[in-house]
Amino acid sequence: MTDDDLDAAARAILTGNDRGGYTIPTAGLYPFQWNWDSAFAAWGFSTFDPDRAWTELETLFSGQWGTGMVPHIIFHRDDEGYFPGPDVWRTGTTPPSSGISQPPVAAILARMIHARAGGTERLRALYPRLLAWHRWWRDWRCVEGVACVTHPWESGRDNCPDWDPGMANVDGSQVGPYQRRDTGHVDASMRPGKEDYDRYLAMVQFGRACGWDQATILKDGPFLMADPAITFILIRANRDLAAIAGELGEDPAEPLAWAAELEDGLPGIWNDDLQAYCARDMQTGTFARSISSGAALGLLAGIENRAMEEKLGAIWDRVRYGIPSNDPASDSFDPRRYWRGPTWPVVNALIAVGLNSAGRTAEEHRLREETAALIRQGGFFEYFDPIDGTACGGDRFTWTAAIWLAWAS
Ligand code: 9WN
Repeated sequence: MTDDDLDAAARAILTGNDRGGYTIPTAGLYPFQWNWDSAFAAWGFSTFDPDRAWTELETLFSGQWGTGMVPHIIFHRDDEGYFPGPDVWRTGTTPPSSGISQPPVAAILARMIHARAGGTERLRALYPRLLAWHRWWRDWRCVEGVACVTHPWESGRDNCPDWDPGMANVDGSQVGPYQRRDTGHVDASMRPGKEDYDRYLAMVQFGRACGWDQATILKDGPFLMADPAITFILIRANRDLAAIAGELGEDPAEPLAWAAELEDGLPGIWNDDLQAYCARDMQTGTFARSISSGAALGLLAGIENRAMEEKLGAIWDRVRYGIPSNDPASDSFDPRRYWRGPTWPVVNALIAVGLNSAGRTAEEHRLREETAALIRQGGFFEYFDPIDGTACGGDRFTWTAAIWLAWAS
């Protein structure tokens, strides 16, 4: 296939996964609207259908809670193909949704969509919603100055070793019987294990039992970990939101202050032993034991740190394709098991956005070429083995198609 053929195929994936105002990540495995997937879908649409790009974001924010939270899944229509569905989450919202959020990339992508394709009035209408969501992150997820997650699914990097310390303290033994659906769609050896799922469900059951009361979840919930990726994403997203505010004639003071607070909190996730920013269990103080691509997202936020960069450079050099989700030198590295080693085009794209902003064109070029090679060889899969390039997970994947169109091609 030529790159022109791939462009056409990528557009066909986006339009094929369009369910009318929102895009599913991939048919079968993920049949609903996912939060950060949708923001990337919008970026992809902006290359050929700007109106549809803004609609994607508008539909996402139609699921925003009164608290400002934008849920990680919006269940616009029933589908038996995914577990856990709305009957398990029981959030009582309209439209039905999950009870946790996902990485707040929407402001970053909305700014780039606006720069590429215009749509000032659509952006103006979204602005207060973006601001309310960022405020929710500040009020309900920032602890000791850094952004935390209350569930690994909230991080978007489900079974990453980042979450091992917190997961160890979650009791999954009492969740009762349930039927997973994911392992019927893709290779089970590449998915999170049963013990992971038991714990994921225990966290959902806790949230449901307290009516998704955030104060209770933060104080007494089974899991609370600082997430370097979301901390860095939120620093960048708040700065981008401030820039959007400037363009719209709004006051940028709040998002700028939130970005500065997060930057001040960064020493709290600096792991001296690893010489890197790391996930940290806020209940026990324990750091994760290996360096993940969450740390590499410091580049998205423009956080410069020489020791950290040396580590990241070495990690990148240990693989052939892109930034791996976990350090190959770590004993927890598994090149095909979801977030325990594979490279994710979508994370590479975010890192590249930061490299581009910093004028680091040689590294951005390398990252783009390595990511594009994976797609040219393997197609629009969900993620890839970073050593031999094997395509993994779901096929015809929306965000992989989107980043091909908006960045990698
Ligand atoms: C749980 C949809 C989502 C992505 C996440 C990815 C995976 C879900 C799952 O799929 O998570 O939210 O069931 O594994 O980890 O980043 O948004 O593509």
